[in-house]
Amino acid sequence: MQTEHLTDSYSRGRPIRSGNPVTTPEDFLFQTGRNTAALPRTGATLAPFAYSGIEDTDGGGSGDVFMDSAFINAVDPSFTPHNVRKAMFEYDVTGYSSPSITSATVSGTLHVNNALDTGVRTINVQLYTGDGVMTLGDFNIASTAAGSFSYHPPTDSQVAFSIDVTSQVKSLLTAGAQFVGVRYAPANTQAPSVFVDFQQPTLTIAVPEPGTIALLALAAPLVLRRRR
Ligand SMILES: [Ca+2]
Ligand SMILES: [Ca+2]
Repeated sequence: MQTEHLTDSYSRGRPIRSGNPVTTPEDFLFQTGRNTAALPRTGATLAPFAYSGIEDTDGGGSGDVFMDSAFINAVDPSFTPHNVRKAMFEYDVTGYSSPSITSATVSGTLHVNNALDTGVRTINVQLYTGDGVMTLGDFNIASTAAGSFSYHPPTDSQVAFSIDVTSQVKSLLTAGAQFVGVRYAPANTQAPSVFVDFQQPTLTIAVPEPGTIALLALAAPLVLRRRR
């Protein structure tokens, strides 16, 4: 499998940094000048094209400000303001189609940012139609649930996760999405966790290798012959 993780070329995988709400001219060129010549794409582990943490400062349910880092937390609803932060990442899936992929997996490691014991922290993973640009609307844009993971600081300082998102990604591709958005939302009251800039979650997409298909086609008649 080809790995596109954290490349800095202008083909794919150059993240728009967390906390930068406006795409720079370079990033805009990158987005409009994406290399779609070598399609359809082979299987790959994708780094996010764009990502950010967004905060709902007043607990009203909508995103208000971009965060310097991709934080996740939720203040107890009895406190005012009922501050909530989510982290979201968008992956460029141009060149993939629903029938062409065999699996899609979101993987990553979430780190504790404030080790206060607020109980088990559960984080929901939600998939949405991305556009390669982080906007405050990504905070509560319509999404599909794709599972969750948990950890319990201060005993745990981090949690690694891997979540099957094959059906969700296939649905997004069928609908014509060019970017897959993955949002991490706090499922309960919890102190802050963070996705660090040098270790962003990835989206791994598998497609049948052309060589494997050819080998299987060749192998089938041989097996039959041997049985005679
Ligand atoms: Ca708000
Ligand atoms: Ca977006």
